[in-house]
Amino acid sequence: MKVSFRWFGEKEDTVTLNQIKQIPGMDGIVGALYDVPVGEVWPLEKVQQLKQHVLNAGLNLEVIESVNVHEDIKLGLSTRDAYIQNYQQTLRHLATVGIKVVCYNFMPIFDWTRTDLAKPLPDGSNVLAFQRNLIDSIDPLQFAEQVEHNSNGYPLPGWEPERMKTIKRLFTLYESVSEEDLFNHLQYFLENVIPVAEECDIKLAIHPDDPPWSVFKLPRIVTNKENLARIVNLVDSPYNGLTLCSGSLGANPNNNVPEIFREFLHRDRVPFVHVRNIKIEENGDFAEASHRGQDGSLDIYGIVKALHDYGFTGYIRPDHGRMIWDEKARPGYGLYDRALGVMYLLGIWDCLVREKSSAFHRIEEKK
Ligand SMILES: [Mn+2]
Repeated sequence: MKVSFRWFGEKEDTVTLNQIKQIPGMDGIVGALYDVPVGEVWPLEKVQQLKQHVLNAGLNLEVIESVNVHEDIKLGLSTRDAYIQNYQQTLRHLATVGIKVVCYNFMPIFDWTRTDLAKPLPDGSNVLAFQRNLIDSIDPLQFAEQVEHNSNGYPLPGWEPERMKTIKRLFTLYESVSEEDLFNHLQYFLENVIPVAEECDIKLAIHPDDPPWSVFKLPRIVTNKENLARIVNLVDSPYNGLTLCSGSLGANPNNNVPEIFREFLHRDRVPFVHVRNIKIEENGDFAEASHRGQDGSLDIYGIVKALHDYGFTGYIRPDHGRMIWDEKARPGYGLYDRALGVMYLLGIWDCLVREKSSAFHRIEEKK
């Protein structure tokens, strides 16, 4: 597996490429262009500049997260074709610099949703957290404003201010969109984009909805094993893949995360993996946790074991981290705890590799 680290660019990230480079086992950056409005073509020159900049720091750039999907595509509006053409063109530009995976999501209006961007933990760190009753009682517009004010001054991915302005109109448009419609709109998108992805040798990897259930009565479909299976079958191609995200899927205790990993690793539909741990309360609230298995509710060992058992050669990144050691950074995306997360994942991975090779030697000796 190739270990990677999400980076928001020179101007938008407190973490530097040199710092990332010093994390043991680090292969490359998961990047994006953040100044191109959703739906427009990513200019070739800017894509080339980003690639060169990352290469100059001694890191690779083979994964993009995300090329966001324009709302008109998710809504199935007649204007979607122009945005789909732009998406295709962006893929072609990304292919010229050797991008291998493009992550995207299909969540209406909002990207990942949390009610607290800095919930204190007993150890003095703070984390992103989700409280169910708060989401149920708050007006979505008010909620969007709160997010903007509590993000340490960094626009959160998917929560960019210019998008927030159009929220009201979007809510009205989504009133008539069912989950079944959303599946159909995703199918239309994939049928048009996957052939280009195949030509470009870029695997598309849809990210699960976070949390994996409907918020603000909006339809959500990337939520569980059955729906993921339906999505990979919408277009039967290895280029129609998944970003398996442990923390997103795991927020629903009915999702058996290691089992979901095994299912889609087996089908060879997992080009990209996000790993983080979360602690789920009995009432369904959850808070993010350190990567260590004992600190949360997810079987992180079981997840890494699944990757190892299937000889995973794709890309993995620590997803979010706690804010520790007085770091000031974009919520969820500090340097320190994500670096600790990498070491935990690699620690498990290296043990599994070592164990396998010594088991092999034992068998050889017996012969
Ligand atoms: Mn994720």
